[in-house]
Amino acid sequence: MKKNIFSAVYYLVFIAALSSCNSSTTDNKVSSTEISDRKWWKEAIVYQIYPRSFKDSDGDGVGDLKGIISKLDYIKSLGITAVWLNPIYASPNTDNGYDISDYRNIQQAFGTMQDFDSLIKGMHDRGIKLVMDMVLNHSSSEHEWFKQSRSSRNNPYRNYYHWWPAEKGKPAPRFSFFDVNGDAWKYDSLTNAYYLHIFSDKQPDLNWENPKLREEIYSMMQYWLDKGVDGFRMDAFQYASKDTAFPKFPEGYTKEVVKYYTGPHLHEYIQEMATKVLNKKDILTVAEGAGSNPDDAMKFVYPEGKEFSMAYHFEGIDFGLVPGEFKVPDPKGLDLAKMKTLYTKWDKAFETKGWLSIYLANHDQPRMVTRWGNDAPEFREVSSKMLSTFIMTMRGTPYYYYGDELGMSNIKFNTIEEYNDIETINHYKQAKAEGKDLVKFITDQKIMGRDNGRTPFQWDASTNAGFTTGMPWLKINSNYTIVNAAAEDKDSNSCLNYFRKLTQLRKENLVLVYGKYTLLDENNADVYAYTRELDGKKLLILLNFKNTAATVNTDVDISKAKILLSNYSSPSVNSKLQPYEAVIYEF
Ligand code: ISL
Repeated sequence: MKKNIFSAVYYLVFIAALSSCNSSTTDNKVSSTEISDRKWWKEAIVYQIYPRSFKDSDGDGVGDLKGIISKLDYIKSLGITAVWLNPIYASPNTDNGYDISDYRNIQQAFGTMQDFDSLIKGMHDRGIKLVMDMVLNHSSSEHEWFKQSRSSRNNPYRNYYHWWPAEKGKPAPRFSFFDVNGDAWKYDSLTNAYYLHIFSDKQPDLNWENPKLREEIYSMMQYWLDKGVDGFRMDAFQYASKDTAFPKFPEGYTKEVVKYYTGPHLHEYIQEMATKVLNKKDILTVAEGAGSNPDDAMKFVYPEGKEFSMAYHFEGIDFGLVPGEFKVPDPKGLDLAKMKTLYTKWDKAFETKGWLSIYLANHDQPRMVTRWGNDAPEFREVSSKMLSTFIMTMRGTPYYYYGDELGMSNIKFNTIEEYNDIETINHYKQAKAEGKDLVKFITDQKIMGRDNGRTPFQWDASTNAGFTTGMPWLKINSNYTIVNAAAEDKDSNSCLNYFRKLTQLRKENLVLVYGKYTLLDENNADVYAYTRELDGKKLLILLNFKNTAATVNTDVDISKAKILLSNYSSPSVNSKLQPYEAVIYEF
């Protein structure tokens, strides 16, 4: 019989348990008989740092490694256990570091290799692991390999990239994500040939079919492992292998671009990389965007395949966009029932093997609270905390984006001139050329544009939010006088301190990492309710995704439940949840 889950009396006991929320032990006290395959990277809490925007130490307006070093105690205080750093290698920054011109050097604006060595030491001294971004589908057109490759058809580096001799006619169309015309082939008159670039024309695709290239890459990866890095985030790697005959794809193939761009030898190359480099150390490797459905994603991570540690799928993050359009949010708003079905499908597929990541934001996305919660002043904090609760209580390794711990929200630029991002700028040019409604484009980008998630971190209420003494490379959100780390550190009810409680809770409760996930009240359009269970321990998580009160119904008996954490100081005492309320119960 369905019960009103709030019919029981419960106890607010979490405060004592969480009183030392600034500590960040990596060990937890729970022993388990059910977990057969414990891994540090499954238990990790990953904090993503966009280095351009974290902290500038030298006043040039761009964040840098010394800046990050100066904030390591803050990072440690969050209770996170690993950092994923977006690319810091030498780059002309066509795509903010995703166009690498030298894989073995640090970008000048970010500092030096000595700074890098100090950074990794500083992290390791604090028990924090470092995961580097590996951008291996393409390099920068400024990379020495490409300069050589381009120079003549006979150059030894020619086959490091994909060239199509123009005397054979125009190659079969390939779609480019960033090209203004959506064309991935660029004609180069120097050698009368086209080269392939599935991102911008300054990001030519590397030819993974060439064993020499692969060996160079493996040795470069080994170089970073020898420096002590603890893992790699594999950027767009699902596109690395190509059918070099470049056959014609069917009409409309772009709807399934991942399928058509997944080359025939991809998994062979990943396994080769794993044997030659990755498996020699106990590292975290995460396959960005790999696989557009659970079955395909599993191929990258199932243990027998010996490929990557975990998948980072896009279905969750792309949910709620108008299909076939460039980043247009569904005007009908969030369909929570469908979203729950989606997350539940992925969890089920990875229940007994493989491993997933859980995230709601990253540098390619807007701010979590604007997209998935509500950034209106009355709801920003409470909905941020609710979303953080979701990330930290689902199965899978949480990836938490810098600034979300403060509840940072979208900056919502009014003009294209304020944008820096190649994706927004090129799609704007495309929309203009196609005579599309540019006002609507800017309106949609206020919600979805990538620069919303790239504005500088808000450290305090001083000039430029304490990010830089110079001119910030990207505008700072004017709400920094209220939303900033210094103010939130002092406020026990802040998003920041709530996040610290969540990290501690996750580290103390292996059930949140490994426990079975069960969706409850699945058709409820307002509330996401689920249990996590391990070794007789059971947690119930209730999340109201709406800005109005909502009711939940489940069969769960909570007569002896206690509240571990809630985002309201007086949590609801009946079946009604307050707007954006989040509660974690223990049985
Ligand atoms: O950003 C996206 C949509 O807005 C994705 O399609 C993205 O292009 C894709 O996930 C690959 O992203 C990665 O490689 C890109 C880079 O621009 C992204 O920042 C990076 O995360 C090219 O290197």
